[in-house]
Amino acid sequence: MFFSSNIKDKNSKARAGILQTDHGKIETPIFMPVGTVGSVKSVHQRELKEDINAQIILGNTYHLYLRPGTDILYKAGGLHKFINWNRPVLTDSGGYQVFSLSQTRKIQEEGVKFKSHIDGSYHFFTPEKSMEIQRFIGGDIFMAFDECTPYPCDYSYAKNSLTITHQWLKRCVKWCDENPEFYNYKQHLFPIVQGSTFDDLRKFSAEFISSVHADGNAIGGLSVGEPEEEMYRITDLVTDILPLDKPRYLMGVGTPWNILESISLGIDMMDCVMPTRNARNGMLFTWDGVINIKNKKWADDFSELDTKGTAFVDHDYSKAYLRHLFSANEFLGKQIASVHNLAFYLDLVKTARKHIIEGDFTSWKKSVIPQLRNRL
Ligand code: PRF
Repeated sequence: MFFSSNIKDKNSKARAGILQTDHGKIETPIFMPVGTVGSVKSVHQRELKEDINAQIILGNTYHLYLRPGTDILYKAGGLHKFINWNRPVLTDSGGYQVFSLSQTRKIQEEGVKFKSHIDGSYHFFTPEKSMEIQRFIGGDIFMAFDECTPYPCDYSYAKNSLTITHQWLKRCVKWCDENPEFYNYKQHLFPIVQGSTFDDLRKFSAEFISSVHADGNAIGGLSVGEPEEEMYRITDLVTDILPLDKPRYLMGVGTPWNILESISLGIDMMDCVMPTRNARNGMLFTWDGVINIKNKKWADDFSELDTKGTAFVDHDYSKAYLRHLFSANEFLGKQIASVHNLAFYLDLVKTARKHIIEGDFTSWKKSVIPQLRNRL
């Protein structure tokens, strides 16, 4: 079985489960580090495994198609082999990145025309093309081609966009049925619920997506600038509809407290650039709150980077040293901060899982969130 989840929290929709892929199992709820171009920025694959214990990482269709391209990926035998990562990989479909990165883009029913952010060349993505590229990349889980609506978004735009996203999904499913995997392991297609912040569109989308009976389902179009309460409200509404026996993936979320709230709303998988991107700007997430390591107050603080941290960097280096590395603009500063933040995110979801199993997730979450939000 691809997903099993038989441990449920009594006071929320949180659950603990296991995802079984051909590249190994994933314990859920899980956070997935983002490795856009086949690299989790500033972090070695060996660190990802041994220090961070990442169970699955993300790759992006848009980036990997532009560079190195599907020819090279196919010759390498797929992304796992190319980057020497033998654990699971999930690929995003390209739609979202086209919308956020391309210099110009034009959405038609057929697909999306866009201009590369690398060399300005023009390309056209269709649902079929996105599926084909994702077959070449060879992620264990791959995403349907969708449009992520911006926030705010007017009702008629959101409705029209949703119709296109649903039509694209049908084309993705058809293409995959007609074109089996290129490599000798299974790839699982996840469709994506859209519908902006409109309850009726979200309900309609969640019902449509459920009727596809995919191996797992995703929620997109959130964490795009809407208030946190809106994000939770829509997530709650959608997880009430999506089938309980399939994993639910909330795309692009979020802060440590967003992660815990999402888990309590029945989410099993999350990804976000925040731990790595913010690390590169000197922001560290810890159990005691958020640290801006560039702050002068850390200049002579020789205590361990994070006494509660699980990564070796937390105990090998001091706050003062990391602050110095950031002041001197040394690469090592970004590396240490990235390993720390990712290890923290993985520890956060592992601890959440433990509390779900022990039966006190909701009270634990309530007590820990104010600490996580602290500014140190
Ligand atoms: N769609 C896809 N990828 C995504 C999103 C989406 O809506 C989001 C939204 N937060 C992040 N990544 N395909």
